[in-house]
Amino acid sequence: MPSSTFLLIRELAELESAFRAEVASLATEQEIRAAQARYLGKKGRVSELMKQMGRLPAEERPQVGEVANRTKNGIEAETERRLCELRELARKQDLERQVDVTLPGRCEPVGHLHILTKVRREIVAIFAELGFEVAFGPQVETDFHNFEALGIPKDHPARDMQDTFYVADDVVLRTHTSPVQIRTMLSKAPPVKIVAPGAVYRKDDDPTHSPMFQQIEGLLVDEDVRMSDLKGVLLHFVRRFFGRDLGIRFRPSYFPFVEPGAEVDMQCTFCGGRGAGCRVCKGTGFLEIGGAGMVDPVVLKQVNYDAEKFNGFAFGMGIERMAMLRHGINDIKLFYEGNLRFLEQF
Ligand code: 2NL
Repeated sequence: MPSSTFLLIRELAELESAFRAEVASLATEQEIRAAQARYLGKKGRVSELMKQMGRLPAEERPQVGEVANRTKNGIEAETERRLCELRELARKQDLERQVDVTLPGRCEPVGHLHILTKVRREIVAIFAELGFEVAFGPQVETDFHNFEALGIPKDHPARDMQDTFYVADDVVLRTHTSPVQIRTMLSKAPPVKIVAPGAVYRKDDDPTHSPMFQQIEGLLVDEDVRMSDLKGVLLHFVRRFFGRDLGIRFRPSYFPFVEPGAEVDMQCTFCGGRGAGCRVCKGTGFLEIGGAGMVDPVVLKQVNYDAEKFNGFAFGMGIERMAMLRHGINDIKLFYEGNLRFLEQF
């Protein structure tokens, strides 16, 4: 065997040993694969050595080629063996890791309903207990359902009062949930006993007004309905919602769709109705919670009800206002800003 052939074979053997030594000190798959590439890659050490084959006598080449193949196989096998060894080591370390089963579990943060959703559901539940059904309707309404049917014609001053968002000539964002009651009466004969909760829209924007807010309105139409029925329902509601023996009072007021109409006040939750020196009710002992009244016969005629036979009461209140009174919140914007430090309190 010429010495050049012998030298080449020895160098191949030495490369394989060098690879084994190198790989033994590497501890990640990435490093090991990189090392393999440095030996077996296109410009790797084994390939570089093979380029010298051309200088050997032709009859010696097959023998060197065979050694080169064995070297390559050896390096590949060593790569896999070392990777397997590392995987096994990681598995053992995993099993040996001490677990303290007495530690408390890790808690995942859990969300909850928005305070306005909770308050709205609570209010709806109180009226549901009294036998009111829950009705819903569109937020984009026709002029007829939002205004005309309620006895508010085009030139009526109440239109300015409500600061309406117009979508088109005869299409508005509903300014109250009354159109839901109109739709219900148009689709069903009396008696009617419903509440209509939901979002309403008005061009208002200050600490106590938001351009979008939520309202709940109630409507009861039957024979011989009295204003005392209305007062009894609202008194029950206030006592149930605030969980206290608070009183209510009606102050004469005007809403275009009721006659007579009243502002509804409840005794101040802060001073319990004493008034004197109270900042919350400004010394009056009462807080306004909404409006109410006996349904104007004009409205009943608009929905083809027999206004001689049937009459009814209706009321409306703001969900945000109820939530603010219940939780002592003074800025309506807090409900919509998405500040978790505020929202997580409830
Ligand atoms: C308020 C005042 C009120 C009504 C709403 C009503 C609905 C129909 C017929 C008659 Cl379909 N009335 N709703 C009546 C009086 C007052 O709401 O201050 N809301 C926040």
